[in-house]
Amino acid sequence: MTGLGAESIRDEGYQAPASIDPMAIRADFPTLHQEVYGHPLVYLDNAASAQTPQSVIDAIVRFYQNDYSNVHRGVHRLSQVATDAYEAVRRDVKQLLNAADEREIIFTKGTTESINLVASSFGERFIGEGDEILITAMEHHANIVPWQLVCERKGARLRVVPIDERGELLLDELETMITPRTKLVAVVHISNALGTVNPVKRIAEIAHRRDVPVLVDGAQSVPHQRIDVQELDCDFFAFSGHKVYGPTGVGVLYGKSRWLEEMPPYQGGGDMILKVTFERTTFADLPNKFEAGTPNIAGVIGLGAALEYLQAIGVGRVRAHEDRLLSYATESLGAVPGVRLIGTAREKAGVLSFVVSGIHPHDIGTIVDRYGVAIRVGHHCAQPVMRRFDVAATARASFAMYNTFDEVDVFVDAVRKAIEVFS
Ligand code: 7TS
Repeated sequence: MTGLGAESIRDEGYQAPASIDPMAIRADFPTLHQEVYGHPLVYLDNAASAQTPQSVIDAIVRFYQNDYSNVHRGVHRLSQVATDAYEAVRRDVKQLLNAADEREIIFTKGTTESINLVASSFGERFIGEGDEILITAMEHHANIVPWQLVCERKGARLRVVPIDERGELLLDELETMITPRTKLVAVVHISNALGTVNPVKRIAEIAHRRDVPVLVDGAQSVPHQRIDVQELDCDFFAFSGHKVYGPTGVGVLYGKSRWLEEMPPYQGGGDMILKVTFERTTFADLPNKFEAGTPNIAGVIGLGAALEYLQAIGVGRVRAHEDRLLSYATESLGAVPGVRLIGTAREKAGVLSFVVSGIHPHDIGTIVDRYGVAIRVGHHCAQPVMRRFDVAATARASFAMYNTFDEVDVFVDAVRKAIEVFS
């Protein structure tokens, strides 16, 4: 990825065998075809939410127009159709993640709820006074706060593996910080604030040598790389629909059945029971035990369409394209005087965080927006990362399969103009 001059990267174009044609892909995304303040929209906030292709929108509309009904409850035709469609997506997700069993796939609201489910339920069963949970210094708040809540409840301790100046995890530290009291290692796969890709397979090997399970926050990895939970050998894996070109309000928790079977329910209600009396309730088997109440059926169906779309393009080709964009943008933006890149890990994906000396990121974001460029500014729900790099906030561009080199040029030009305005 690195080592190529901006021009040479550009000259190579998109046509290399491993690459994709973003212009063709853009035709599938209706939201991309609009102007913002008289400029074509350049959408570079994909790490927050990626846009949805028409096929996802169609799948959701089709469901509401033709097949709408509740799942798992009716003998009537529509309920069966809805249930079949919902359960088909569970099989799709099993295949996407290469899980051993579809009972290991739980539908949730998103990554945040997936992690809260594990924190609450695994925490209830397996974490006690004096125990430790190990996270890293580059976690999203969704992989910090749920563990703090468990620690508070159980009298356990949260420990944090440090990162270096590049934003790479100190693996040796991780190894020494696992003690006989460690009950779980929870680590982000790809950092949303830095773009660092963590070696989660290696981390799982280290943790498993001490019989410690590993949770992977895959919110940023599923859109950018092939995931094989059996090869990674992680115990839990969480991701969100809206970052993989799907709808909001839906996500996935994968868990090894050996853990999920022993964990108590997260929420009580309909769909998760076998038998209820006022004296005693017995619970349904996996996965229903963890899916209380009417789920986000339309969201799950939309997620299925999104995964189908991503797989048809090929996530490996998407990643190759995004790596080229990232490399080009890194060189281009890095050459702008006053710009400091935050997060320069050797293994990076999708995200370019930066600050400009003397200018607040919010001002950068506001000015580039006037040129139609949507980037994110702030702490990216990773305040400890900001503190680690001694900045209050960063500006962040994040890439998706439909972004182009021309858009990178527009973005870098807009940043230059913002700097001119404030200097
Ligand atoms: N983990 C990571 C690594 C994330 O990037 C995010 C969302 C979450 C967890 C939470 O996901 P949710 O779908 O449950 O909200 N990240 C971002 C972001 O970078 N900008 O907006 C949301």
